[in-house]
Amino acid sequence: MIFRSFIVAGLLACGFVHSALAEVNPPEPVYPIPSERQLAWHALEYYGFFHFTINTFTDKEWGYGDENPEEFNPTACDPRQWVEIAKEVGMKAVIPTCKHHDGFCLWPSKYTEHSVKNSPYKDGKGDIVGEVARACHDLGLKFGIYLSPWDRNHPEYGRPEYIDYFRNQLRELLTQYGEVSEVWFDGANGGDGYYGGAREERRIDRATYYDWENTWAIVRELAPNAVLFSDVGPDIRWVGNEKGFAGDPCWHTYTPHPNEPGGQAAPGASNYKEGVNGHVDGEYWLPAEVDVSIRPGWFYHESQNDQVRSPENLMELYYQSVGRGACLLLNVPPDDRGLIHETDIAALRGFKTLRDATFKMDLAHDATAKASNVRGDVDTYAASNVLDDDRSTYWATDDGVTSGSITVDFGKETTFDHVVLQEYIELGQRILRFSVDAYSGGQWRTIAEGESIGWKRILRTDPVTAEKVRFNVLEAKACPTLSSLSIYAGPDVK
Ligand code: FUL
Repeated sequence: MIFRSFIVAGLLACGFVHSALAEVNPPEPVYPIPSERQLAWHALEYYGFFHFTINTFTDKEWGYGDENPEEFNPTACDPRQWVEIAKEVGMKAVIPTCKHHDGFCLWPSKYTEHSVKNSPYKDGKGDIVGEVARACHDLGLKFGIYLSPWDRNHPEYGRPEYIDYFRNQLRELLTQYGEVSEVWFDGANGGDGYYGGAREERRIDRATYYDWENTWAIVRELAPNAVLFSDVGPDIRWVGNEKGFAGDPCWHTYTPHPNEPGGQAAPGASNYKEGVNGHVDGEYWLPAEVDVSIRPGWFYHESQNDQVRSPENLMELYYQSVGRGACLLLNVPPDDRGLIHETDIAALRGFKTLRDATFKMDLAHDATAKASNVRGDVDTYAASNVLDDDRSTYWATDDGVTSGSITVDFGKETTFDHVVLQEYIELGQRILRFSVDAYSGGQWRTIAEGESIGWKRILRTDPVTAEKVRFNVLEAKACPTLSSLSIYAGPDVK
């Protein structure tokens, strides 16, 4: 192989082979790199959470576990409506809370009586999880599951028997409802609860109790394409806050650390605040998911109907999550009728209108692009690859060239206020520092700077009118890649 490259290089130098025809190896990956399932997850960008359980009817956030299933009584429940709305507003997946901390199951699990089967809903014949899953599969959305590890209803919680129960439920959910794309394990676990009538405090060792390695293995076996979420991954990490923002920078790479010296990092026992930025030299590919609610609470409360986030606020969350390379998991809790509330629908639609208005037309699409260096001087890695609609083509430089630039020429003065960048992350997150310049009136000036790019970086600028834009890689771990550069004029730019 080395010998062949040597000959090709020699022929190139002598001008015997036209550069565009020569075969040049792609850059070596910079590890860690994403798995196939992680790559599919990155592409989702925006998806929905549905918090729904007896809490919806008792006006609580955390049920104690002693609730009567009779209280679960939605009068007009329509899980298909939830999924239809999600699809309409651009979400690519949804995750219902199949069982929250109170232990009530939205599906008729054969391992407990504490479920929909003993509720008035469809006279005990209902299965909310099944209805959501079916709607997802019909409408082409991915379907994920939230299964709370903590169970304040179960008599054996805190003892080994509960782990069998928990795993049996996981198996039910992974085998009865078709393809599952994400499994969400909450870090909140252990504490006081009903526990079959004991009404006591039960502390667990969060690092060992759930034997996570073997619990995760069930997901790998039954849903090999599903990503596993928790404070520590293993596929995607909690961003470390529930306020709706990733850090700047936000690295896809991360090393989960324990929350106390000498401890073991585990869901609910990690130094989760590090998740907001990640680690530039993190050991694992563990990108951030930003989970946040459209309302102050995770569950529906009538008293919060006037506190639903506005479209503008949701747009801010989008910039602070998707715009920093994370995915946005937006909770929209169905109300006590079992429907997404009108106010929430209006906010979601307004948010979609704002996104569409902003990212309607890529002003760089018909521009030309030139790079300071092109790998092997071949078209395969040319700068023009960043302007096409194909994310699998990318610009790359020669080995050892860890800085460089791409100049995009509009051919005329163009006004914009957004620049969107994407690395070719299949080869790792390589760029460490970059800037963007604009050329007008015969001069270049810097309009944006940053560190992390990864799957996606959305840069907002003041309105700029320029003939050319230059993207500069200032520092990279190895020769950089860029698969996409697009430029937009948001609604504020006339
Ligand atoms: C937290 C839970 O305690 C909240 O109730 C909610 O489910 C949120 C998404 O995760 O840890």
